[in-house]
Amino acid sequence: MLQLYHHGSSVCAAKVRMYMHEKDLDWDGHYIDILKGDQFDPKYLKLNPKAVVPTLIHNDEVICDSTVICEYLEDVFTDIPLRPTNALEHARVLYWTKAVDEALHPACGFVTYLACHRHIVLRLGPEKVEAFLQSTPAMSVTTDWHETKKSIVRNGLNTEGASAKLNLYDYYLQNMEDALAKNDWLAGDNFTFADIAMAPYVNRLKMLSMSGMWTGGRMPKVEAWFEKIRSRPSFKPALVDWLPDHLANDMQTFGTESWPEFAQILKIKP
Ligand SMILES: N[C@@H](CCC(=O)N[C@@H](CS)C(=O)NCC(=O)O)C(=O)O
Repeated sequence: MLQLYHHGSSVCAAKVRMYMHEKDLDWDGHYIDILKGDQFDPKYLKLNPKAVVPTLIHNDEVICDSTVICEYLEDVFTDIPLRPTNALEHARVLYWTKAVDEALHPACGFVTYLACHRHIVLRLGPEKVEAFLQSTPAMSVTTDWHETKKSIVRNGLNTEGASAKLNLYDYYLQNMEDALAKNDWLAGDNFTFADIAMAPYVNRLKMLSMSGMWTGGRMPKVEAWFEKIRSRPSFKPALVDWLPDHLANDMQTFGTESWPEFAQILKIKP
C-alpha cells in the first residue's frame, strides 16, 4: 500500500493526492501538521531531511519531492496515463512542472505565509514561535526558506521581495491564460500532469479569497479552466477535504484582510 505523509494546506501534498486520485490509487495517510512543527520531528527528518511534505513510501522505499513522486507513480502505475506520449505535449508538461518547482512554489509559500500562515504561527506564543522558526533546516522549501519564513512571520509585508513574489504568481496565471487560449488544457487537448501541477496553486489563491487575480474578466480562460478542475471527481477529496475547517476559515479570513494590499500591488481594483 502507498503511504503518504501530507498536510491539508500543503500545495505539494495536494498535487500528489490529486495525482493518486486521478490514477485511482489507494493510499494510507500520515498527517504532518506543518503549522505546529510536526515536520521537525527527528523521526520524520529521517524520511525527509528538508522537513517538508509530502513524502511517499512505497515498497519500503522513501520518495521525496512532489514532482518526483508523481513521475514515479506514473512509471509504476501505468493503467491511467497522465503523461502525454506526444513529444510536444510532454515538453509542455515539463514547462509547467519546472515552473512550479523552480518559481511558483517558492512564490506560493511566500504569499501563503504573508497572507495567512504567519498569523497562525504567531498564535503559538513568543517562545514556541522562536523554536518553530529556528527548527526550519537550512535546506528546506528553498535554500533561503529558514530566513525568509522568519522575516515574513516577524515583518509581514515589509519582508523584502513581497511585491516581486506576488507579481511572479500573477505572471504564471497570465502564462496559463495564454496557454489556455490555444488549448483546452494546459498541455494540449487532454487533461495531464500539467493541469494537476497547477490546480493546487490556483486553488490556494481561491482558499485565500484572492480569486480576484483571475475573475471579473481579468483572465477568463483561467476562470473557465478552474471551473473544469473543480468539477473533476478528484478535486474535492484531494484538494478540499483534507483542509480542516479551522484552517479553511483562517485562510479565508486572513486572506480577505490581506487582499486589498495585495490587489494594490497587482494594480487590481479590489
Ligand atoms: N520540493 C518539495 C517542496 C515541498 C514543500 O515545500 N512543502 C511545504 C508545504 S507545500 C512544507 O512542507 N513546508 C514546511 C515548512 O514551511 O516548514 C516538493 O515538491 O515536495
